[in-house]
Amino acid sequence: MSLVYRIGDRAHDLTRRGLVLGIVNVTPDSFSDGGRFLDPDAACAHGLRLIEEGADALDVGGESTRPGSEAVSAEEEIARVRPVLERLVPRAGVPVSIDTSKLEVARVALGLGAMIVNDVTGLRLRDGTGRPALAVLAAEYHASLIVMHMRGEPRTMQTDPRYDDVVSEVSGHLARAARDAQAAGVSFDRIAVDPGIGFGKSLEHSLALLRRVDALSALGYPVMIGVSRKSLFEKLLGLAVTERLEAGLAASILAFEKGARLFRTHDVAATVRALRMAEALL
Ligand code: HH2
Repeated sequence: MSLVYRIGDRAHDLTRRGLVLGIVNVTPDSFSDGGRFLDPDAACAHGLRLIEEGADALDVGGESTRPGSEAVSAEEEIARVRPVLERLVPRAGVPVSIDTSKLEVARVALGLGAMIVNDVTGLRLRDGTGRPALAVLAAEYHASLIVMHMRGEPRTMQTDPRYDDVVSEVSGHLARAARDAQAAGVSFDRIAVDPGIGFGKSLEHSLALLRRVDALSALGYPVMIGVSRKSLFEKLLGLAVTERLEAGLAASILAFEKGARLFRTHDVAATVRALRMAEALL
């Protein structure tokens, strides 16, 4: 069976190939690179460097969603991402994604040429008629979606998350969200799903989801995995944030073998090398 993810007017064949999204965090408080790219020129230069390293797309975010982080206003988020998108989109030559859960931020980003909306709340925000507002907006712009599963809110999501069966609950939730997005006008081949590693999940929950990526890819949408530098590597292996690259690559490549096709990472060059090797062996 073939698997396609459409971004802009391009259909990416993901049957045997993965895509790497390089992370551009324009935040003072992201857990691994907070404050490094708050200046728009620095953020733009960083994005261009990730493209040189082989990124297939960039994911620009103006709000940290690390456990315990406080939400920021739409105005503040727009003030952070707008100057970066203005510089980056015309020069990137690859699609740019906006990592946001806010309608106003997504609207500004799509207006500036972003082609993907990456919503860590899994389309929680509804419009007046109960439709997922970000999907309605994406349909209007012929944009693509990444629908991620998160239990609760970043501020509190890691306080004792509980599931009866994390794999079936997350996959059921993603299937419903993707169906709602299609009903709102987004075509099925513009939707990717993401289990949200570390978002309202204990270490055991995140490991269970990584072991069962096949159950998520069975939904028929491309599966994204974001493990880059995350705290599960500290909890499991005692690794500091600067020591998590190899463990992250191992997790990403095993996820690829189980069907994951989109990889959101800070470490683009290494991820691209590992992925090209895995593709050759698939
Ligand atoms: N993880 C983070 C942010 N956005 N989006 C998707 N689809 N999947 C993820 O796993 C994901 C995401 C958190 O990572 P990061 O951007 O490095 O940190 P912060 O939220 O502190 O900015």
